[in-house]
Amino acid sequence: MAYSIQKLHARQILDSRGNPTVEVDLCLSSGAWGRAAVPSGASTGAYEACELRDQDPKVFHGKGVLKAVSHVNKDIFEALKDKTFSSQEALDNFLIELDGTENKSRLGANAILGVSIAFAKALSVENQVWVFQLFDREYRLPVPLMNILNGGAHADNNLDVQEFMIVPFGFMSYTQALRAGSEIFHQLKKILNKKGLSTAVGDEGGFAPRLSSNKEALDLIMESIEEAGYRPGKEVSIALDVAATELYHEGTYSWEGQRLSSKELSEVYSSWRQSYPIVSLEDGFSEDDWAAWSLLTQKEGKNLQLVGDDLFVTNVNRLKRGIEEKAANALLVKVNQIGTVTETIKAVELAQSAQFHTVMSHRSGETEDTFIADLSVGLGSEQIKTGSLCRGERIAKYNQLLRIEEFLGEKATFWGAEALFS
Ligand code: 2PG
Ligand code: MG
Repeated sequence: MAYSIQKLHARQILDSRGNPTVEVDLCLSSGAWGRAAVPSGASTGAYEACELRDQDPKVFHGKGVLKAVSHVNKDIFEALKDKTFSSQEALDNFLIELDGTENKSRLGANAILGVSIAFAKALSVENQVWVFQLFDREYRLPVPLMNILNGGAHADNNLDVQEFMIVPFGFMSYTQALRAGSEIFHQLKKILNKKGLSTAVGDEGGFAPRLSSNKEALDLIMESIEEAGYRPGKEVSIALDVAATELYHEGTYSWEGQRLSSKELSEVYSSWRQSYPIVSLEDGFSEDDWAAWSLLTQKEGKNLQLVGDDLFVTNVNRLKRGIEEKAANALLVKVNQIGTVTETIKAVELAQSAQFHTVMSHRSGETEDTFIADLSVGLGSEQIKTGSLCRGERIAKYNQLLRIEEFLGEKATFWGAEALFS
């Protein structure tokens, strides 16, 4: 098949934090069309592809994306309008070449990604399949990592750890896992209320109370799992995203008012593992602290998932190094860290070939776009993290997974425990 793009139109819309982002409509010559909206992070890694912002402090506090919008509407459309593309990869390679920089800083990764995802969606319409069916894999529903307590750069409380997530894995279906997540989330709300703690939520919909320590957050989560009637460690475990790059400064980590070395921080993690059913630790160290990553993976990696987010930035080059140095055993996958669908697929495939788990991920700044839900099923990611059990932009992804499970019917299987312990 050869596809040509007849219309391409980008606009500036707002994301879930009320900041501008890029939305792209793309129409193939057949009339099939797709729409994509681009997410945006707060705790971004230094090695991510470039998110192009207008930098005019008088407009949207410098965060406008009209340059990226115009790159889609003018530069990209002009360059591709008389061409045909045989596949997603052909289009993405064309966009990468057109940009010509290492990190997509000329056209903007936000401009390029909008076109790339909109093309994927148009292909699904053209071929009359769901987006996840564009990929020829065994389809399984991922285990959700649900961020029910927020700290770090996503909330203005005092918690160092950015995300305290529950992992409902011990269920027969995604639908049951989602129900457990929702019940635990509401149980936590009751507990916080009873203790006179705030139930206001952070950027990803998790509660953001002021607590005395990171450990107190873990205790609250354990209490809510149990009181909701679930068995911690058997049905529902805990995952953390420390987002430690944010805590790192000149060789040490700021932690509960002190400065800890990598070794001391590593000891904190190991001691938590004794008392809590923590199955996954993301960005436990900074994006440059490779040695600490490798040491912890050696020590705990058999029973603990160590997920590289800022460390790998969905980039095959950084992931290759991670595989060689055994710096982690799982990849966090964020489409906008790398900027095209094809490069995202390559990163996932490389991870899978090295027996790394993959966790499909949203950004803290999201939209109602549900592409990543389909992508997680399509690419065979064992897990997805897409926020808490409230806020429409998070729930949109969870609901899309419900639809996919319903559509697959009898054939639907849930990754369950295998997602973590295989
Ligand atoms: C992360 C993400 C998503 P952000 O660190 O994993 O939860 O946050 O989008 O702010 O980088
Ligand atoms: Mg992270």
